[in-house]
Amino acid sequence: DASAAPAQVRQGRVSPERTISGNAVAELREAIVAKLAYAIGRTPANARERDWFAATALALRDRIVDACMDSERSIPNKRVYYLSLEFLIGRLLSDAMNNLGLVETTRAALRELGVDLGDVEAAEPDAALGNGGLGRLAACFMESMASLSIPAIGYGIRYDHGLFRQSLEDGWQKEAPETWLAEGNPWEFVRPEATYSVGFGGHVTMSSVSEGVIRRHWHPAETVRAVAHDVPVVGWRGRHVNTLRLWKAEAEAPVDLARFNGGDHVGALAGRARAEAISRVLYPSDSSAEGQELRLRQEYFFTSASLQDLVRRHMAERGDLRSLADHAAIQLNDTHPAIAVPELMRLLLEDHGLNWEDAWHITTNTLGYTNHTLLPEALETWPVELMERVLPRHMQIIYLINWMHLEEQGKHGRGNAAQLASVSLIDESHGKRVRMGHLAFLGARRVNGVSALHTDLMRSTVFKDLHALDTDKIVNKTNGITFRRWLHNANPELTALAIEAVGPEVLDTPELLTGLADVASDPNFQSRYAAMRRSRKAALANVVTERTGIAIDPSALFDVQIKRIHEYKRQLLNVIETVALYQAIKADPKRDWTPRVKIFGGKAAPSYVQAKLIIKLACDVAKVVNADPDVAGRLTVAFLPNYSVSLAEAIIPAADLSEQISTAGMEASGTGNMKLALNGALTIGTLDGANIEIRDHVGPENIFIFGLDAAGVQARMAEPNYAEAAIAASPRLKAALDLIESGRFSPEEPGRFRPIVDDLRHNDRYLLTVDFDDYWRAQRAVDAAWNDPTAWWRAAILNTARMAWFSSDRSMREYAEEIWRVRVG
Ligand code: T68
Repeated sequence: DASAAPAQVRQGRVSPERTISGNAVAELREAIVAKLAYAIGRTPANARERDWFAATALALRDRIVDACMDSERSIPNKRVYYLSLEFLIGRLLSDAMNNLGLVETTRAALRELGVDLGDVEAAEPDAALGNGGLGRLAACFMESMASLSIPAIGYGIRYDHGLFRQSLEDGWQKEAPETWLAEGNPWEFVRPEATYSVGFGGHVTMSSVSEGVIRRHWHPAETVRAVAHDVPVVGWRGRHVNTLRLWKAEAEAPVDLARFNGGDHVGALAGRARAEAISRVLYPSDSSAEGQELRLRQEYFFTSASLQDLVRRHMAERGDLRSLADHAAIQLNDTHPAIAVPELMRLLLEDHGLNWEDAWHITTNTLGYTNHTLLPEALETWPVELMERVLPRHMQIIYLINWMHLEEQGKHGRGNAAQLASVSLIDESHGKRVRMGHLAFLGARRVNGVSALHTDLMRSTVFKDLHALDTDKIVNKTNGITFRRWLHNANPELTALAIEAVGPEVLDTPELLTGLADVASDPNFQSRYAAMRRSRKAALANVVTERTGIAIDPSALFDVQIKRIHEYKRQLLNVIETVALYQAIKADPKRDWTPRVKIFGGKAAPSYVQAKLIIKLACDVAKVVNADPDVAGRLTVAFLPNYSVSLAEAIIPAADLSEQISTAGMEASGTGNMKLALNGALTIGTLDGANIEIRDHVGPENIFIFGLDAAGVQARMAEPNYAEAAIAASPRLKAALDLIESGRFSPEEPGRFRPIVDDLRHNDRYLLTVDFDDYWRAQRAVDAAWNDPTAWWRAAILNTARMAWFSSDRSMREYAEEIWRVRVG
């Protein structure tokens, strides 16, 4: 499988696990052989790596189930329900082994069977049920909640096809369907008893229950079944297990028999295809709202099934929905599940007979909403006409919520038209549309941003007027990452070094990493830290060569930019700096240039034309630069295809420099920035998102900051012709743009990159031209720093030490205390 991640990176890993018992090895070996025979139907002699993976996963799943039963035996006082349209979990085997303390036991068991654990791990397909940061954050949070023993259920969709597979054909991105379920999923349990009906369309009727009390009833035209598929999430040391419950869409009837018998064999299956389409494919767009009906159906499908499930559980455990807010905290991951606001109201009003006031009180004390972006094109709004057709009852409830909300404004003397228009749930500026962010805001008790800067900007921009109504509602919860995956599993060598330096307790208490600061200047520790990096770089170099044919030198500085391709993330700034550096080296080939390898990775949304052209430019620049003997050994460029969670695990420990160069004010937080800094890459970055807090923790002398800050960006954007002025003031930038425009990198099609250069000259929404010179300066400061290894490795070690705060355990403790009001542990 070309999408599977690098076996050679996983082979020969060392684990910090100390002792393994021969008994445990023999038991696990027997369990694996039994699974191979009785669950998969293979013998060791004819088993493929994929079969060994499935057998190993099934054997380990048994151990998780034991822990699971313990977690389930008692009813917790309060549960967290994390609703997310995306969970970018990647592979689970390494997580499960590590958290169960069975890495070395499994390795030994497989070795006795003549099988290499690294090969088995590499045979697991990534569960890519997400696009990028938002989905990966949900996966990190699930792992941390299990590790902190916070009772939680994650709810999402079991997509048949996760994020598309990317290939590069002559530098052009091509998409192919991803097929992670092709051979089944050994981690999941199907739960047919947890099946719910989800309605769509139809009409609403009224009935009068008693004098003055009118009840409304929704009669959907169509219903789809949501069938639960549970993936256990085992926490650190196997102490607690939570569930990730993913819904699969099924038709009420598998086939329309009457039509079939009438001879319409294809039409007989149409209803089924329409129902199953809901959980068929993940939408591949990460930073823009998808306006299609199928997307709305996905959102309502999983939200309704999840709420029905948690309401049923609450009724079984407590018998009265009035106490829901005391025992359930529902977190909405962005606005994708925002339809939960009217859906929970509907369930309380219609299925359980509560009055409006009580239902609203329960709803607004149970829900929380996390915002992940302020970019206007990414804020979800739905046309009223579409909502009325697909979810007529919900639209009525939204109108009523809005009416009461606007009435309230009048009472407080905030009734002028502009104020009302800005806080209304309905945007009337270009047709009538429902603002899902506003809906989630009103329906939630707490609304949070994902970094300090982003939260400030929420208060001062998109939610300014809503914030003024309740200044306690918006709170900050800076993102985090799980160290179990992004340090212990991805970088066992660094983990072993940390254990030696600060003790094995660091595995349980990420904060102890700060102790590494004491050895940051120790020459012996530095050289071992550098050796760790060198071995990760050698492994990555093999992967790069295998996948791109490009040879890279592990002793060069590895400069890494890995993330979704988007104009605001400014991969183009990095490519243009590459071109300028190429020109500078060619102009002065005798200088002792710092050898650099620029590594790019990331997918573009299939419909995002400009982003795909940026990928093509990076590949075309790579082709010219890598073939030019004048720069050989000084500058190499590689674009790694099909960036994924498992590829990230191979790249991150091998990075020397982390590119976090978004236009200030546009990246809500970033989490790749945290993974790279934790592994000791130095950051070159703007004062954006969590970069600011990373600087505050690692210290300004251990990070390369450049460019305008968010206020500076706002001010400069208001100036006329800022791009033209910036290009005129920078001969270096002008020369690089001219070279690209000349067709030097696309001789077979000289005008290919004109749209990119034209856009920079006349538009440049992302202020790339304005930040270019300072970016160049910061890059040359990086060159100089690399030439002082003692200082470099000290800074790298201090990065690892001082990133301790960015553990998602810390994030989850903060959510638990201030948003969910649930006990930890
Ligand atoms: C990311 N958002 C933010 N969105 O861009 C990033 N969007 O700064 C932040 O660190 C991360 O969320 C976690 O908070 C996304 O990843 C999406 O993927 C997305 C998907 C569908 C629609 C809109």
